[in-house]
Amino acid sequence: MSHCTAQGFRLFFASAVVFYAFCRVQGNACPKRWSYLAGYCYFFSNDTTTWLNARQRCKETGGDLVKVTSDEQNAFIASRYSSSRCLTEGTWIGLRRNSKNLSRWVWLDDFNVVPKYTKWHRKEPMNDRLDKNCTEIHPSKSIYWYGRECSARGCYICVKDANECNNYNVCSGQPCINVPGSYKCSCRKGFTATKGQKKCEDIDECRDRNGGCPHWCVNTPGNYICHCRDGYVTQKNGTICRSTEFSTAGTEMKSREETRITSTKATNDTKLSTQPPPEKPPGESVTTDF
Ligand SMILES: [Ca+2]
Repeated sequence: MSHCTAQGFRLFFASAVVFYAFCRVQGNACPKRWSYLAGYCYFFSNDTTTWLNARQRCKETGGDLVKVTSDEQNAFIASRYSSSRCLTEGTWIGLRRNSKNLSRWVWLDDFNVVPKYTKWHRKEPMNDRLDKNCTEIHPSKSIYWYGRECSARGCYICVKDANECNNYNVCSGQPCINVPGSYKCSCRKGFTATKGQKKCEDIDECRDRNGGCPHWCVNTPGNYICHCRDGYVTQKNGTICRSTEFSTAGTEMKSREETRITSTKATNDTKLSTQPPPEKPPGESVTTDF
């Protein structure tokens, strides 16, 4: 295999892995036939019904008719109908005339909130047409919105929160908390959450005063291990390293040494922890990631 062929194969393989991982992550956050965008799942119907029935069907899935709050979202939902039979149908969104103030429009039941974002066609909404109290998009016409009789039949778009915690390894194996439009990682002891609480990263305890180890500190995922150099006995999980010469000596000598270590422990530990170990502990590799 030539160098270029091998490089090309590796590139293709890496791309396939990234693509597979992306699809797997995105796919698990939403049910089948739903599409993911920015923390939410979207369902684009192929059937038609009235605005009220459409909303009821959305609620039965745990969602509601879509609230459109940005150009990005509006373009997303319009583009999804490019190959659908609903391209030539009106498609319901969650905006309707406020029954308490007929010159106002509201998203679903937010009667006291004036919509900050709308994308009306330049002739819409026709507030003299009080028979047109619901809102549709019509992708084959434009990306703009139109008022329509609520009793007409249209396709519809449902939205509900994406459960990112269904994704594979989303918090690196740590507890995941699903929240509307997002998720948070609840990191176990020995791990810390990255910015936005979107991942858990191992804490390298060895970076802080050598983890309190007199000799070697070996970082592990979620923990660390103290090791003593050859010629020393590990005590108290490696927080004390005692010379084996004294541990095998007579009772009188051993007793003196333990007393000496105890009485001078702070001095010895400080002195040893500031010195790099002469060699790495046998059979161990220093881990900084997982
Ligand atoms: Ca969520």
